[in-house]
Amino acid sequence: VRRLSAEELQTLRSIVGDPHVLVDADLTSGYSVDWTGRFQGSTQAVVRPGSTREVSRLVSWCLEHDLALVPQGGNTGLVGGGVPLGGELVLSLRRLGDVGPVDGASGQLTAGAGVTIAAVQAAAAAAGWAYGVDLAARDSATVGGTIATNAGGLRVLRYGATRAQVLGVEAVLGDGSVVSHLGGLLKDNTGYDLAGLLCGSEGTLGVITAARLRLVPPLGERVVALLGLESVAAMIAAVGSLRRQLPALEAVEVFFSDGLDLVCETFGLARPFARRRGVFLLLEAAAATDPTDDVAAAVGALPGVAEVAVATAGEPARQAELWRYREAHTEAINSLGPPHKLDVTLPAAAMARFVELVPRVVADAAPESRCWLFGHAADGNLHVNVTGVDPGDDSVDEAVLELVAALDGSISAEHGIGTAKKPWLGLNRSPTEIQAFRRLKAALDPGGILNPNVLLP
Ligand code: FAD
Ligand code: 2HG
Ligand code: ZN
Repeated sequence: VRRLSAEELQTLRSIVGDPHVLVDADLTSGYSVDWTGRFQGSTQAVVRPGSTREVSRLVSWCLEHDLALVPQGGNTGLVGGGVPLGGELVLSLRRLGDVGPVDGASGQLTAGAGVTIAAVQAAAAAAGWAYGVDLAARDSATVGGTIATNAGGLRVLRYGATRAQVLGVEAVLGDGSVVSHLGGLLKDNTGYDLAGLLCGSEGTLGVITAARLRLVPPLGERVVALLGLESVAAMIAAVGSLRRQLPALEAVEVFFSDGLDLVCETFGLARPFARRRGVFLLLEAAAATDPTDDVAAAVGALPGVAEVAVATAGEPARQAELWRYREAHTEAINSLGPPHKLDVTLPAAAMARFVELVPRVVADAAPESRCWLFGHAADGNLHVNVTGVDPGDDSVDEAVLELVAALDGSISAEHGIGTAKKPWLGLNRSPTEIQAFRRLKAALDPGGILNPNVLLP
């Protein structure tokens, strides 16, 4: 990595202002390690632009000086894609924090890349709307980061992932040029969908500076239910049945008894049920009118349900308690040390086989480890977390991802490829696809300066 001269640092300061170029290790360290602690890098400078124009000037300058940069939002990414593992400069977009007014006629708003998902949700709610994306990292994850990773989260079943909410973006490409398409027209077939292309591009094709987001009608009446099921087969059958019989269904999440035990022990929570074994489904239904009766009928029709806990629309605190059993998994697992995270999708037909095989595959690859499973059941998306493995030892990652590919699944459901899964992109993508990816990268980032160590093997 080339050292920045004092003159070059001065140029960066002249572009963004003195306080927004961080060079001291105690200031840059938080930007250099990922949320899990597994991926630790280092950087000579964190640069914090305050406008699209400043981003453009920075990218042009980096291209001229052959310096690579890593765009970073809330730094909640889970695949080591937003931290400077190759000594890159960090371009933190958090200062791009403007939220525009909600257009009540179209149900849309424009937000800067650094706006958090919680802030988008709050702005939407204040205007009588809602945002279709929700995830446990909502208070830190940003509009730019969620677009760059095409984040999924807890409501994909109903509203789709982030790509389905994005009507247009403004971004700075690798040559410093600004592309901006924020008009928000619902029907707009005028050529290539650059916004769609930037969704899931993980900072490799452009730096997103703002986005036009689609909002959804708020559904005020919510019911949350936690089901204890006898078997994985009963769980899979329940997901299909609930989707068919409960149009108000908004989330169907899965976890297992060992994960529930860990969450209860870590956070001192009361156990939801006396019985301790089994598979758990957390479901939420939302509608304009109280869906409690519909939930009761749909759940009552399911075979293999051993226990049920319900929190109705009038019990928001109890609803939050039930959600906590699922949402707190990530934090509880991190308290055991940096995990290996394998976020995967399985075809419904292969899910039971995967749940049966994956603990064995993990135990064979890393006998001292522990394997935790949870995820978004309605999306076929399981989060395989493995603790007790050295951060640099990839053998367990390889074994799990090969199993996923053998069962025709995806090695990344929603977190992206990042650096964590880069060696295995070829399990899901053909050489011609990867070649097409490289051509796109070369076209939009001709100097190869945007997140060069991410996504492409
Ligand atoms: P960062 O972590 O800062 O960056 C992520 C990637 O995007 C990097 O490659 C980075 O270079 C790139 N990037 C960031 N900003 C920009 C930009 N403006 N322009 C171009 N590229 C950019 N993810 C899910 O999908 N579903 C979940 O349910 C979910 N739950 C989570 C729960 C917890 C507790 C945590 C810690 C994480 C969770 N995540 C989840 C992962 C993470 O929150 C998402 O990947 C999120 O989209 C990252 O947003 P961020 O702003 O933190 O991005
Ligand atoms: C979730 O669904 C997130 O909670 C994080 O995607 C998953 O911690 C994980 O592996
Ligand atoms: Zn998830």
